[in-house]
Amino acid sequence: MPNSPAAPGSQGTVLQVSPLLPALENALTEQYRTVRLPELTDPAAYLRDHGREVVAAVTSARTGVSDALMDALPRLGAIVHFGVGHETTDVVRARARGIDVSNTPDVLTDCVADLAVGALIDVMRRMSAADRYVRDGRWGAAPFPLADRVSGKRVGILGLGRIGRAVARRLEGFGAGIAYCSRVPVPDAGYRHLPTAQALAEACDALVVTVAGGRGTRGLVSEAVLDALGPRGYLVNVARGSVVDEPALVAAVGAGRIAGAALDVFADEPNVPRALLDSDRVVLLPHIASATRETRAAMADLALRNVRRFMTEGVLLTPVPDRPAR
Ligand code: 8YV
Repeated sequence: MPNSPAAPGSQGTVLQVSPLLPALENALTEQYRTVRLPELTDPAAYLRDHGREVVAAVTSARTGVSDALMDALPRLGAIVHFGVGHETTDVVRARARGIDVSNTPDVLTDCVADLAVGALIDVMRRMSAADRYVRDGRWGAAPFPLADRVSGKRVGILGLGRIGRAVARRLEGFGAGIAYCSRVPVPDAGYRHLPTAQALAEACDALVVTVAGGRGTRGLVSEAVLDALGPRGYLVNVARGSVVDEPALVAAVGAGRIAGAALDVFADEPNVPRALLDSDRVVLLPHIASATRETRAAMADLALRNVRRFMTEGVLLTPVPDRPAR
């Protein structure tokens, strides 16, 4: 049972842990006694003197709540994430302390899947590279090199959660042969299940990574997986940079051991390895899969509804599952 909010009339403080969508920041400030941690000149002093007043923390998927911050908030009862990922917070540790944790599932699924498919088409048809080609005035000198067909290709989905399934559904429209890898086969998925990432990579032309981040999936797309994908194979990552062994990816792209990669996430955002910036074989995006006006507004609304539910009833609306599922 999560820690209850403070008694009515002495509601307790909501701590905003990281920068959030301005509309969400404003709503929190208007509706609750909210303290914005990033704006404090001396956050350590605040936590020492007022940490006991905080009953709920609102944070981004990227920032989470660190163990040290959790320890500084003895009455914390809820951690509300703006985003579906929550690997930046130790959920087991939080729950052991009676702190419940929520995220914003479902509302971002379509936009993340749209972007994954767009990125796949971009890297296979070399659209961004072709755009640079036209802008650089190279069109007149020689025709743009031929690219690879998307329709009818074999696509492997690494992690068949909500987002993976939405990607698969979209690719059915392209006549793709879909296979997937997940911890256990998904009942009624209707696609071929492969037991390992390497087996999946061997069986596909493009590997789309949609699995949750965190310790359990770190480095899952290893050098061996990239080699199994092979020199005609493409990688798309809309999950977390940590899932891919980034140095191995840089080496594989550089040596032409894979055909290309479309990446929305990186190991150390916003830093992108120089070799990737210099490569025409990769599509590089600044972690924008959920970044549409509509989806970010829906994420903000869901995060706010979680805070409201906790502050009024002591429970969260969309608590995270015990095992991560994107
Ligand atoms: C956002 C994300 O970039 O939901 C996630 O896990 O990575 C993205 O939707 C993130 O939530 C912003 O903090």
